Amino acid sequence: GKEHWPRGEEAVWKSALRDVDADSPAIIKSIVNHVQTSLARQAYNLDDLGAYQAAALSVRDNLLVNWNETQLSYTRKNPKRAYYLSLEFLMGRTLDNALLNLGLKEQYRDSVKKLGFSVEDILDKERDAALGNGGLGRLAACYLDSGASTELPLWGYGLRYKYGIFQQLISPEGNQLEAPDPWLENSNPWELPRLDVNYEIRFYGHADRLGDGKGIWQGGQEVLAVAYDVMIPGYGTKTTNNLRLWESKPKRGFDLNSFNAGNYEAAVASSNSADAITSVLYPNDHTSCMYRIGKELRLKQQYFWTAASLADILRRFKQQGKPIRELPDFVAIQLNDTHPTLAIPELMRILLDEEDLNWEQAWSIVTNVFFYTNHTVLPEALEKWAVPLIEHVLPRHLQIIYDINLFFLQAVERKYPGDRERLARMSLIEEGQPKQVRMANLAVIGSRKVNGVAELHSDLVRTTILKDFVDFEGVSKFSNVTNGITPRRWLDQCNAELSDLITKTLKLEKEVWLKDLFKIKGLLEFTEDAAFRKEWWAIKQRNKERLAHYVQTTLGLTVRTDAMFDVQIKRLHEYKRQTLNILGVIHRYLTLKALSPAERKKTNPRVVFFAGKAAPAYYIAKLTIRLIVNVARIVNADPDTKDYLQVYFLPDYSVSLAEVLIPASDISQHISTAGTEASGTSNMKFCLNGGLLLGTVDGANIEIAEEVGESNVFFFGHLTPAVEDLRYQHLYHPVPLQEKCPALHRVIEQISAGLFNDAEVYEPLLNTIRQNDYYLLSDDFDSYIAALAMVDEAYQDRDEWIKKSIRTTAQMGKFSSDRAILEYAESFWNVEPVTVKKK
Ligand code: GPQ
Repeated sequence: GKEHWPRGEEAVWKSALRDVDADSPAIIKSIVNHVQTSLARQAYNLDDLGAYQAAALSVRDNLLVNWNETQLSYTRKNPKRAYYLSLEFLMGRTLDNALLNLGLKEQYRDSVKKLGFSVEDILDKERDAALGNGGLGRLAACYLDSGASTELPLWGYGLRYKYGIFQQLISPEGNQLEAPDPWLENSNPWELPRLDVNYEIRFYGHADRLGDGKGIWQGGQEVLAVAYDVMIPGYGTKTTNNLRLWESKPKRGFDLNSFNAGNYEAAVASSNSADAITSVLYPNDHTSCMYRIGKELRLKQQYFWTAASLADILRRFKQQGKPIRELPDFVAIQLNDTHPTLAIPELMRILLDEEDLNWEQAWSIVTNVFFYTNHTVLPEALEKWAVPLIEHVLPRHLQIIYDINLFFLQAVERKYPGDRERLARMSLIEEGQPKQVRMANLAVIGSRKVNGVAELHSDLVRTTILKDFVDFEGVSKFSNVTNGITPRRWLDQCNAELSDLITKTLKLEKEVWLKDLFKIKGLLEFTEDAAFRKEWWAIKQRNKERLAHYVQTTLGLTVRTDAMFDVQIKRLHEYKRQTLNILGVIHRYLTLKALSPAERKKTNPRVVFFAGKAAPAYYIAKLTIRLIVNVARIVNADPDTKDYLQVYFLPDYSVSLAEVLIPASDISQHISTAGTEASGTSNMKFCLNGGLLLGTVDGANIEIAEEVGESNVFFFGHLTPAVEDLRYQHLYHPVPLQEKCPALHRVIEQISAGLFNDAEVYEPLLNTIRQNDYYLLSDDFDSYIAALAMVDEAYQDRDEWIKKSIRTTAQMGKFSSDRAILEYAESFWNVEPVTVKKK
């Protein structure tokens, strides 16, 4: 309470405030010093937010020392460096991770306690850095953590959006509403503005050809890209890498078109001003054409970011005084999806028009510098840009793209004379009104290597969307790097108790197994140890209670913690089939209703959690949210069933919320239509935390099952090779739903009849299933229900379940992002670790 200011021990404050000669420990002094100087506040009016800010600034001082050492040793040793270009970095919170990686967690815990604060309360004041949509952006964040932890000279490049992914609100009817995420409002202690690092970036204007593939680009409009650096500490190393984020600013004068937060979509689409370029993260995931307006701004974001990043990379390279032809010996650039593909024509432009290389020299450099990762085979997600738009915004780049295409198609023609269809498929330009540039094709031919993100996905990339390119260039260019997750954030930080138990049980320093995750296999021999199982289960229980407490304090709802916790948390998308899950919930509800009270008592109580955001314009996904919210409302209020089934939709899913949900799960659902989920990464997080997996034979689920054993996962549904044929059947030999899947038909008709309010509202969603059912819900429903029943049955044998849980965690070693990033470094980039000496 306020009457007790200053908080904590007055003597501690006083001795720290006494300044230089004080005998107080360095951490306390540094925090107090930041309270006084950086925040200009006093002990007497410091709240948790102020304490967080002062602690963060004090931790930042430590990071900065390491950051400087790291950059200095890179400059001295001059190793080949890798750059990860990503439009999204879904970082979440930083303080806890920085403390862990610096090895200062306990010291800070004690210090803030002496100052009268609890470290948990302080950590909770930090806002998430949510500069990403979902898996793709979180993967980038895990890779930065692993790059620093494995001492790789790896920098990230992205955009410093003023507004991250929107805040999700749920209206009384159950609709998703979007509000801006002004994450920089309280200032951000983790970034360093580098006002001196800036580049002029040009748009529009006109381009002339000068012959020999060269050209000149003049006129147009210039904006300024200004660097902000975010320090990325490695775990247990001194290495502190950099994430450089660009902010756009007007080059001169100021701009009157400012961001209007009132209407989210209009705001996204509005304004051509310089500030608008890095104003907001596009909230659409897996789609390149959802927003018709605002597309120009997205193209400008992509070019602004790639041009600034390349200019910065080249300036750093040039400081070494090496000839430009040696660029591939010192620089590898990983393209995270096709978003940064404009880097390919941009580097060509620089090499041709500014460095005066000839075409062959330039193209050979380009194709040895870039590496492209594909993250989806869904056709609607493959980026295409209208030729007239590129011509308007980037006239010189369009010329270069046409030239790349000409030389490329000539080579294809030589290999396959007269095969016009093949030429049309492989062309960088898709015919149509308007013509469009196929960014994936450009990324493929401009890169040294192309990879998918799980074995199945990489196979599908090779055999479907990029088959022609595999035929033409040879299969060795097309490979796989299975995704990974950082065990620091996704086990040690989010589940400290489990981490401690593992450390104690393995009799290893946690620094050892957190850096060599295969070591957790040692847990296997403890599955038969009853005392260990008891501890294991008690931790799961406390994690459930932590989640229940979160739901109680944020939503005012009481979750029962003696039930199975069943979790599906991810972006809302038809292919991820949250709809299948909620229809399964309704099926369970109807089944329970039909049972006698005595029979009900024999069933396995279940709490089903959903969380996830829908793209603001994704109508069907938003309807799914509405259905989930309304099912939750009816089911949770039904006295017949509420002891056996509860349903929650937790609003505003985020990295921080995932850190609470994942450790609490008994079973998590990864139930995409086979062949559609490239990898999935939350599946890895759940399993690492001892949650079992219910899923389809898709993405990384397959490799998880290979590692942990099929007896420890619950698989259902049709396999990838069947999908195409089933879709064909839907179109040409449809069977009425009532005949094909009576159980699903019953569920759908109950919704239609108004069991969950607003009957008519759901018709468009239900029609996607009644009509062509592209994502095969009707084909997989029965086997899904059967799998859920198997999960229930397995849960009844609690001891066996706990053994499965332990075996699962124990065999997740492969899925550390340290393993993944080292695969990139060794087999693609040829980049080696650089040890930064500890002082
Ligand atoms: N992914 Cl194309 C996204 O999160 N956003 C996207 O726009 C595309 C892919 C995901 C993908 O759906 C997951 O299966 C992967 O695990 C993840 O990328 C990281 O590779």
